[in-house]
Amino acid sequence: MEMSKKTIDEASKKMIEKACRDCVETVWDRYEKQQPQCGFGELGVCCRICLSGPCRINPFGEPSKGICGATADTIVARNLLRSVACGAATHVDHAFEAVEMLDMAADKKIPYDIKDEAKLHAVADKLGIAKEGKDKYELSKEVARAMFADFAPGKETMDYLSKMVPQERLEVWRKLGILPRDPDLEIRRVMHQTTMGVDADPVNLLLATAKMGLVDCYSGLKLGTDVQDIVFGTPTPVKTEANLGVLKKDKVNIVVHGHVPFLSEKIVEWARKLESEAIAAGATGVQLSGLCCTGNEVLMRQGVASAGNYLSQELAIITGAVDLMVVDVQCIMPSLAQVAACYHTKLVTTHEIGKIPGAEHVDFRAESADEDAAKIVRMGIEAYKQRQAAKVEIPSDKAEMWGGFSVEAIVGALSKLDADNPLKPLVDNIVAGNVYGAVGIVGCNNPRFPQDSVIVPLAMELVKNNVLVVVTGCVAHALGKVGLMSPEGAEKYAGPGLLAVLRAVGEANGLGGPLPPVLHMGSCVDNARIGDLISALAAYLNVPVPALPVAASAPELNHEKALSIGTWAVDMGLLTHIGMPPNILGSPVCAKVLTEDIEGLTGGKFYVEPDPQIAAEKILEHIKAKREGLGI
Ligand code: MSK
Repeated sequence: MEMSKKTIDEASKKMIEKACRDCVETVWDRYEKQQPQCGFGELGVCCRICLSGPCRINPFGEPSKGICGATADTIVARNLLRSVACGAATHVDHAFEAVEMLDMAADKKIPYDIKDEAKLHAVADKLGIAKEGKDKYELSKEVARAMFADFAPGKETMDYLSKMVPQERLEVWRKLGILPRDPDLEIRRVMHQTTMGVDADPVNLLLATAKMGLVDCYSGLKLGTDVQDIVFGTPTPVKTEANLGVLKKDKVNIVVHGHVPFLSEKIVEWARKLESEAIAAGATGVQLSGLCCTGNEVLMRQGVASAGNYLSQELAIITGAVDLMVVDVQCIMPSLAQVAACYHTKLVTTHEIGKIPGAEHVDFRAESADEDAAKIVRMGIEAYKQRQAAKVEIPSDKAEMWGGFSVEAIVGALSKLDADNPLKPLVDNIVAGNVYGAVGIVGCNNPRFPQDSVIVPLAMELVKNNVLVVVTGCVAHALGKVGLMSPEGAEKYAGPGLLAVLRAVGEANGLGGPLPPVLHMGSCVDNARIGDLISALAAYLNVPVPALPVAASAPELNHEKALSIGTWAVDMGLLTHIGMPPNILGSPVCAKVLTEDIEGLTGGKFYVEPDPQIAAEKILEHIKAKREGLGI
């Protein structure tokens, strides 16, 4: 496989070459060994749901049905629904753990405080919980109880949905019959609905998929983000760096990877506290960096540097400079143990549902968070002593990157232009055409695409055309690495209208330069922040969400979570670009409903396009049409 098919990132290229020299297998080697991939699986027409199977449908003839009689449409729709439910389950489980943490923090049973009272009050207000006379612990307890109640049966839908979304969306979803009752019931129901001999109607299955998008956001993304803000603080703008060049030759390098910030926040704290032990071991200190979304969480709140995105996880270890990588859940390649075994790197798993043969497991518990985090940092310091200098090669590539753009931070920055009406300057500039529209670019890397090769040109093209880009997940790392998330990136890449606005906001906030043209809004769960931002814009303009000149994109989607997030974006009424189709092309009905018909129901639809230039043109056309619809 040629290098140009693996990545566009220079640091990654250097480490892929080093992997070759060090005889270390990477994700691209395994991808190549899988070729050609199964055509039935690609089309989604393989069914393994009952033991008569596996059955597969021939899209060009016979067999046209499974042994039970299920058609390609049924099989594809069932498979898709299971994938989206799985994506939703990850976020719901993450959020549920976060609520448990909040509950224990309220009882002062764990070494975490309630850092953000303003956010706590904002959430309490939304949930209709009286604040008067309650300290932050009492109020947190009540808020946690209200959150737990969403997991119990008995309501038409979850409070975290009905009290948080624009009324217009609520009505659309109610009419479609896709309001979820409670997340656990709905996920259980999907498993029942998709088992052999229950639902054979592809349209009914697709409506259940749309419902899962709502479960994903309102029992997962939004719940998780809000609780994490309450406990750890709502992010504010922070400057850091991105790419493998953030690793330091003379320091103990500890990399956090996964999705949940409860462990990684403690690792940050203990890495700082144990600097002297690192120095005693011969290093000049501890260098922390992050991968994927745990990386984003500590970048957003603590300014921890980004080592890279999904496809860089093995490459970080291949530098030979990572002394310890500590992981929690999601997006962690099992191969990390094999790669770590080729170097001195200690790989540590920490979650009871996320163990990897060959890794050392530390059973991280909230109650013993300080002891566990200190132990892990000390394991890194010990591993540093075993580092093999001859194997160390850190690419020099890195770029300045800004993070921390929560909705509160964006509104705060805009309030320096208009304290009474902070959204007005943004909306005025959208109306004037200086800001042509806004696009949320989110999601993963996927070895089917050269790393970052769709993400970067798409974002560049949009920014050049005065579109404000907001990002989360692995897209953030990709765009940070090329300098699109720095003030300099605004001067270099932003169209003139957008640049003028970014300069005005930057100067009003005393930054001495423009805001970055791409705003980092956080991790995958923080896609809820993008939902909050567009809901606020729709409310300000008093229009439905689908009327806004905005779009969503997951150019290099990989995980089932990207499918559940994308489904929610379509539920919200957004044009949702994806760089490749999920495994649905074996069903003409599913493909048509998801890319055409659903627009008549929610206002949103999926749009599939691997070419970033063509995708940018289509998104710009879409924004133009929405602007015309608003008469601007
Ligand atoms: S980490 S889900 S590869 S964005 Fe959230 Fe990156 Fe996708 Fe994982």
